[in-house]
Amino acid sequence: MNFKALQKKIRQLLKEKNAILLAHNYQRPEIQDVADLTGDSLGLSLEAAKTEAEIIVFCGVHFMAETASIVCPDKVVLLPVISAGCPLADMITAPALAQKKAQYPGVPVVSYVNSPASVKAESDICCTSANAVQVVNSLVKDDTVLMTPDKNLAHYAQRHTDKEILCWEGFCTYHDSLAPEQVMMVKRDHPHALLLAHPECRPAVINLADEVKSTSGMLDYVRRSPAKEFIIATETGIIHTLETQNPDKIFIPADERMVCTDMKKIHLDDIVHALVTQSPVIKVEEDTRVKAYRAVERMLEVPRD
Ligand code: CIZ
Repeated sequence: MNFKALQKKIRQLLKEKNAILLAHNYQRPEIQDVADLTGDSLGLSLEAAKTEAEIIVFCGVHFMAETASIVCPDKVVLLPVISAGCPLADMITAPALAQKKAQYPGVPVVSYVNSPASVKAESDICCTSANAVQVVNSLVKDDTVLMTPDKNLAHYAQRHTDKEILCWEGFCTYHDSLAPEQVMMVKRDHPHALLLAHPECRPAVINLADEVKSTSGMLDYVRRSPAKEFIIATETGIIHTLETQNPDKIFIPADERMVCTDMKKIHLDDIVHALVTQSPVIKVEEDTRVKAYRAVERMLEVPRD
């Protein structure tokens, strides 16, 4: 079947099963185009919670489907390809975090949403790439915090706080491999373009950026900006959404090799299969879910700038 036929079949099945299709900003264009909602991992789960849908098909990676299960415990959450994981999230485990906490008693743990549910459950508060600085600064009684698992996000937050940030040594393989020399080359070729970088990029890349934004932050910034040309330093999947929403603007990937293979594991026929078989199901065990939800909820209470 071609894309159009598969998309039609997916829409029919979604209706029949009272299901909603969520696609992360890094998913394949044909998946973003058929989805009910596109966005970042937490935003998608929060929006899905507001709907009447009984089933969530989450086109993203494992921790994102877990987040949907944490936020929407009464819905069935499907991840169409079970092996779609996140190397960054896999760089931390709950037992390893427990060991680290024992070394720093009383130091609060801020965990990026890109982490397993079991790690969120061991954390005091979660953060996203959009609110990491606000979350760290909201811990007014603490001079030191431990941020997991992304060291680059922690380094970025460190620029905007007086607190001491201890960081976990994790990183996103795609963002971390973006070299400043590559970015400078693209900037030379596009001297009028603004560089938007994701905070998972290395500090040397962040130093070159005009703006540092999460995926939802980039989409919002570009929509409001009078600028016409942008260099995008994040996974290239977001360029589809940027181009769809801003047909009069030009987007240049900072590096065409920033393609997350896990994010690209899901194809349209996997979604059909997931809806027909109602599998694979991602369900966070209740005790872990309640603790992880507390960390997410605490983050949602932090006022936005
Ligand atoms: O949390 C997300 O969705 C990710 C992976 C990045 C972002 O900036 O939205």
